[in-house]
Amino acid sequence: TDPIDWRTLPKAELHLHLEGTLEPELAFALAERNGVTLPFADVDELRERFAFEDLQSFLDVYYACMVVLRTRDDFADLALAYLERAHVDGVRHVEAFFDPQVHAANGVPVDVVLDGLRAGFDEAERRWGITGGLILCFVRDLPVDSAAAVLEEVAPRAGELLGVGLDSAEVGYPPSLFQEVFARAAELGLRRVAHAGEEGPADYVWQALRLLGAERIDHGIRSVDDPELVRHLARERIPLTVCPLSNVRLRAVEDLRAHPLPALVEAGVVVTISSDDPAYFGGYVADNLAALAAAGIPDATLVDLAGHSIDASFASEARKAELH
Ligand code: ES4
Ligand code: ZN
Repeated sequence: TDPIDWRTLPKAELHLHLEGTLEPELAFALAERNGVTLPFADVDELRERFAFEDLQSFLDVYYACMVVLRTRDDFADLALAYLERAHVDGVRHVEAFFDPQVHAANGVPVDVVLDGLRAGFDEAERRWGITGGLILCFVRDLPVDSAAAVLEEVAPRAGELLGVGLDSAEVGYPPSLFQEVFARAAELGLRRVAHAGEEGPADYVWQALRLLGAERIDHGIRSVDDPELVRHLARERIPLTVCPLSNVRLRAVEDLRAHPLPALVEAGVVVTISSDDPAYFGGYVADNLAALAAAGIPDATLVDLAGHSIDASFASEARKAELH
C-alpha cells in the first residue's frame, strides 16, 4: 500500500503556541520593521541556539524572540503566516495559545495582541475555512497576581477567547497556585486546559484536573508514572495533547522510540498529536505524525490519533462532523 501523506489527513491542532510559530526569518524581519535589536547576530546564529537542553533553555530563546512582536499587524501577520502553513498541513481547526503577560511586560497591551491575533484568525477562516480560536495562557513562573490582572483586563472580551491555559516553566510552579485564577476564568465562561506532566510529576496532572478543572491536559506524558492516573484519564476520556518532536528536542524523552505514547494509547487514553512550538522544534503537525510513523507507530494508530484531535477539540458537534 502507498505510504500515507500525513498532510492530507483531516486534523485539528490543539497544542500550538503562536509565539512558537515565529520563524527566525520573520523574527528578523519584524525586528527590522520595529527598530528592535535581537540578541542574535542573524538567522543562522539564532538557529544555532536551537540545541536545547531542557524546557528552560528553550524558554530563554523563545522569550528573547518575543520582543520583536509589538504592533497589531505583527500579531496578525504572525497568526496568518502560521495558519497558512497549517492549511497546507491539512489542519482544519486550530486552538492556539498565546502569552499576554509576556507581551504586557514588553509594553504591548493585551488589547493590541488580541486585536491582531483575532484579525489573523478571521482572515484565515475567510481564506481557507480554518476554524478555531485563542486560548490565553497564564505564565506559571510570573507572579499569580499578574495572571489575575491580565484575566480581568480581557474579561470584557472573554467572548473573543475559547479558554485559558497554563504554560512555561513547570517544575516548582504547581497548578495549585492558579486555582483562584482558573475559577474566575470558569466564571467568565472560558474553557480550561493546562500544561502538566511535561517535565513535572504526575501529581501536577492530578492537580490540573482536580484544582483547575482542566478539560484537556497539554503534554501529560509523565502520567505514565502513575497507573491510577492513567486509568482515570482513560475512563474519563480526558485528552492529552502530546507533542513528540517537542519532547525529544527538550529532552523530556530520550528519543521517539522511548516515548510513552504507545503505553498511553495501549491503556486507552485519548491521545492527540500536536506541534507545540514548530518554528523551534523542527516540524509542524504532519512532520510529527511522519516522525512517529518512522519510529514504528502503526499508520492505523496515527490515523486514529488524528481523528481524536477533532473529537477532543472545543468545536461544536456539527463542526466536528464536518471536520472529520
Ligand atoms: C512551551 Cl514546550 C512548552 N512548555 C511549556 N510552556 C511553553 N510555552 C511555550 N512552549
Ligand atoms: Zn506547549
